[in-house]
Amino acid sequence: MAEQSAGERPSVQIRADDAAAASMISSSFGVSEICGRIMSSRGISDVVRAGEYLFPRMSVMHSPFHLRGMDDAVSLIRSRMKSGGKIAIFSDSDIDGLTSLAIVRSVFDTAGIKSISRFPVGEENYGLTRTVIDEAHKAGADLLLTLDCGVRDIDEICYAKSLGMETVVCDHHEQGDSLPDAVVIDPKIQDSGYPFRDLAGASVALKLCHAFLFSFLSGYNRDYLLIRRDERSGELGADLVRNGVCVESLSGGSLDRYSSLAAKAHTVFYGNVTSEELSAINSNADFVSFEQMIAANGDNVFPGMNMSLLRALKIPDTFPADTGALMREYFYEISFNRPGKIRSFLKIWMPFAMLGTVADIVTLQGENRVIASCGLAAYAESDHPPFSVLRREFGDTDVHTVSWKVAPLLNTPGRLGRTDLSADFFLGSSVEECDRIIGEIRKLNEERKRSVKEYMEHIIGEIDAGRYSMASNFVFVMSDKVTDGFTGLVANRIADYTGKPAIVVSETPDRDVFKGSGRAPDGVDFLSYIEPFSDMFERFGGHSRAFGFSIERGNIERAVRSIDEAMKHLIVRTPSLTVDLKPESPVLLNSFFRKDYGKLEPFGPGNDCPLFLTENAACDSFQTFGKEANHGKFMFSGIAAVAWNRAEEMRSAYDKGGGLSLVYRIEEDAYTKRMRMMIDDFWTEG
Ligand SMILES: [Mn+2]
Repeated sequence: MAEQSAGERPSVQIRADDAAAASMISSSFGVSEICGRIMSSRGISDVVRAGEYLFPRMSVMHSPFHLRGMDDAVSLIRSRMKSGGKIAIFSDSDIDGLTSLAIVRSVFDTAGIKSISRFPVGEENYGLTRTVIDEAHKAGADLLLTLDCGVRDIDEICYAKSLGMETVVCDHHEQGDSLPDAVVIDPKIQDSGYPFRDLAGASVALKLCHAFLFSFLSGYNRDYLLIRRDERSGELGADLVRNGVCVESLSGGSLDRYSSLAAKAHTVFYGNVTSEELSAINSNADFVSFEQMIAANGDNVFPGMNMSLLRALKIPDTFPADTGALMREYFYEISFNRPGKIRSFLKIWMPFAMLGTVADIVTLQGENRVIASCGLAAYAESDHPPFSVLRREFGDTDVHTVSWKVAPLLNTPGRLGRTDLSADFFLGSSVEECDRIIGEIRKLNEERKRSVKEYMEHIIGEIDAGRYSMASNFVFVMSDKVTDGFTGLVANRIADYTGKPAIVVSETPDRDVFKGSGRAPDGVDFLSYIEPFSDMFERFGGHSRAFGFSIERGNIERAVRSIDEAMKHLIVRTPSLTVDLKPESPVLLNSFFRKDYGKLEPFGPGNDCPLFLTENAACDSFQTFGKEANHGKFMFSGIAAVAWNRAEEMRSAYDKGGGLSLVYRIEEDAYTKRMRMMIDDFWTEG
């Protein structure tokens, strides 16, 4: 990438915050104004979403039965449980796929369901294949369950059907033009029924198991009516709820409409309704007041919320919440997540869904925030063998550690054709077993580092010598030295080294279809130059700056020429820094940092760690540190601002003597335990 020119003002954008929303958040939840402003600048501006954001809790997770097909999937699985039939599970080979497998396998084993598991191994292509289906068929399976894959495997699933197997697809990928002949559970398909699209595969698997377990409770397929008065409008409202999904709603209107809804219900729960109204709503259903329900289930359902406010559903005017939503959430929590078996299932398996979520780099907004946050909390406490071992190996339990340390290590075996090691690790049932496996994985990882180093030395030598000249507007490398699993990593390093977009293809002499990856520097939407030629590829998918594909040998040259031509007019957007707030002095962040900063976590895609801009600040002192005095530290009114490997630039900026401007994040200094600033960029004014 281009050399960073020291001291120049970068392009900085400041997110717009909403002052009214910020003060509502601050007064409703007792957080600082700065916390409210950061949340509002990220689009969290109503009280319900703010409450969910500040207190991520399982009770706000959506019912798995929103997913179209869930009922059918549950009854197919239950029928195999009853008949003693065998279920063949096929999962993708990455972390998301293998954590999905671990969740489902454990539930099947516990329920006594016979199953066999499979994932791509060795040199096998991604996705479901006829070989896999034949194996399942020979093993006597009559139900196929695909995890983290399957929604596009239409022909293969059709083949399974021809052998007499039914299929449940449990996936989170986009569908193609049509759907496979199967029960498909996938939040991304058209009319999926699900309120949140971006679940990871492991979370969809978790949903399937949650629904399966719920189907054994007495509340399954029963209708419950929730009636309450809305404090603000003064009107009655009601929801008929089945399996955590609202199937019918009423608001206002005459009492006999409520009677006819109540006639359908097994139980009626009510809050803030007069006794005259209750007696007018005639039904054979049981009637339970909301206060009774709370008394029976304890006070501690919503962490961080004021229970007295919920107790009678008499919401104070200052708290502009929707009573219906709160009542539904409360009901959902105690009926859906509270029952003992489900509670302990979620506690054990949320960390796997968290791993899948973080490793698959899905957004940490909405339900994924709950899964990441509750999953991390459960991971930190879990004595389940794989988690005990991971915690011991990596210490910290945060998103950063999971995405930069845990995920790359556990993805290594798959890249080397040893997916079985990661699968065995996730399925491991004793600490000794997991210990032994992680040791093997570490060894593989050392090998991997060595071979990547060798590839890179070789390839960089070739690039410097002017070989690989097939394309001129990006770097195209086809090499038999790079194996399938490493094309992405190598492309990434080449893009870094050359500052240009790069495509790396693994040349495998005995195959007709080669695999490859593309990577591009910041500001380049590389994928948009490839997409017009998608018909030349067998498969491809990914993001604007990182994608993978497979391509027939015979199409490669034509594809490279076409892409090269299209990239003649490459547009590179200047990367800009998006900051959350511009405090006049970093001192103003101190109390926010102590009190509220942690409430914004976990950070990751869709919920970045907050960035701040302070302009023209007076710097009190400067010093260097580190063995080679290569790191630097400015002091601003007693607060340290640190940058790595930029001591010289910092010195010359300081020596100019004027004000300094900085873009920075904040963190705790491990030694002083005080807030310090980590500099992203800095410059002098004027
Ligand atoms: Mn996935």
